[in-house]
Amino acid sequence: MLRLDRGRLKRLTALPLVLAIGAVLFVPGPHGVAASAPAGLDCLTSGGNAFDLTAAGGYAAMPDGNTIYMWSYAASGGAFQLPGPTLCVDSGAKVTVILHNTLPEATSIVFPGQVQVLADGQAAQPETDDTGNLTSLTTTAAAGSGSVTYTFTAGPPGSYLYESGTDVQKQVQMGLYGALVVRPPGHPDRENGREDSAFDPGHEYLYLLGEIDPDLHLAVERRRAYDFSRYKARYFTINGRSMPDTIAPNHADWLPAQPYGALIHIRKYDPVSNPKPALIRYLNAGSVSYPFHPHGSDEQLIARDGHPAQGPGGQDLSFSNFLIDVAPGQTVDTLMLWKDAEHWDPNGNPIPVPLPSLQDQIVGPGPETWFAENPYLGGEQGELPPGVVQNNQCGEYYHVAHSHALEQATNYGASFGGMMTLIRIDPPVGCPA
Ligand SMILES: [Cu+2]
Repeated sequence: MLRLDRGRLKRLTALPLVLAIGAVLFVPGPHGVAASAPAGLDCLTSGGNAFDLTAAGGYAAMPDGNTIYMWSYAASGGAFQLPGPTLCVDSGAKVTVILHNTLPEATSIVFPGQVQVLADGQAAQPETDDTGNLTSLTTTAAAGSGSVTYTFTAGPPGSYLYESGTDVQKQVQMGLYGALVVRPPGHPDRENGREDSAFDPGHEYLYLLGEIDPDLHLAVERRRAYDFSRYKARYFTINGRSMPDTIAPNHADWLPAQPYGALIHIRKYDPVSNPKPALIRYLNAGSVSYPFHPHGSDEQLIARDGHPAQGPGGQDLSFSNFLIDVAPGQTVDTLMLWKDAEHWDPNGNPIPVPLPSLQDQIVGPGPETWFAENPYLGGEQGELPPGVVQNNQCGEYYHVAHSHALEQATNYGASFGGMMTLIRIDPPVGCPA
């Protein structure tokens, strides 16, 4: 009987993608910004934990050149952005979120995982139309210029969504969602109250997953009817971006409405110089499960939906996996240490790594160099194609991370794109943070 160990199976299932995508070398980005610029969690904080959000229409850019009309949130004094600002608060804090509505219909915000939410000082209430049909899960801000003030006490530490509670199927799909990060007081370097949830605060990342059916967005923009029985998502996003925009830095100037990148930086684990893992916060604002799948290293699942993975006595129930399945509405937090889990090389992953032979390197139309048959992209040793003086910044290499439902790893059906990003493995010294 044929038996495959999990690592072997993973290599086999991952192989076509390693060959095709894992092999892109990024020198400067298409607009001259190095791919190594910051992509870590970009928190919006407030001294009084008071946030002002404006629901508004705007446009998101897709990698194939399409532009999609979206609804999302702008922070007070800021521009429209997809997703909404990442709100960061401490557990136990009194949080105020004032929602201003500029949309042509009523909207609202629900805070799944937060309890006893007040709206304008009263218990937040579902709303119904004249015939008794439910129209909103919570108190709304009226169309045009309405506003509503939500208050609540931040619940247990963890990752949470905030999103529209009104005409949810349409409004959340239109982009009315964001992340709420609740931290353990006094421990910004822990995911939750547990000591073993400690991470490197310089390596904290957001994967807010979503999807877009452009037909719905066009119908809303043109105020036409839309038949949800024909719903079909064509774009799959991480933080409102699709590959390759996912690897662009935070606040890339060519993505003015999509400020959050998803390029993970990590350095090889070392018990002395680099003991703490990276933290990745997965949130699913879409309509189906996204089976997320990092190559090269498993991740340790430590929490779901704001609950630590622990038993009733506090015993550690976290586990290591290469599939991080995130269900609709769910959040999953993982820790990642880079430990050569797959043993690609019997001596450990060499950093920097040798280049493949010259015949396996193909110079792209831009400054990029492409090659196949090697998961490692780093290193300056060896022969470069004519005219190429540097393949990467500092001897780093890359693994791909993506949804393993492969139609979600496309841009309007074209592979490879969509819900996909890269994990950048830096050598111990010499790379920017
Ligand atoms: Cu894969």
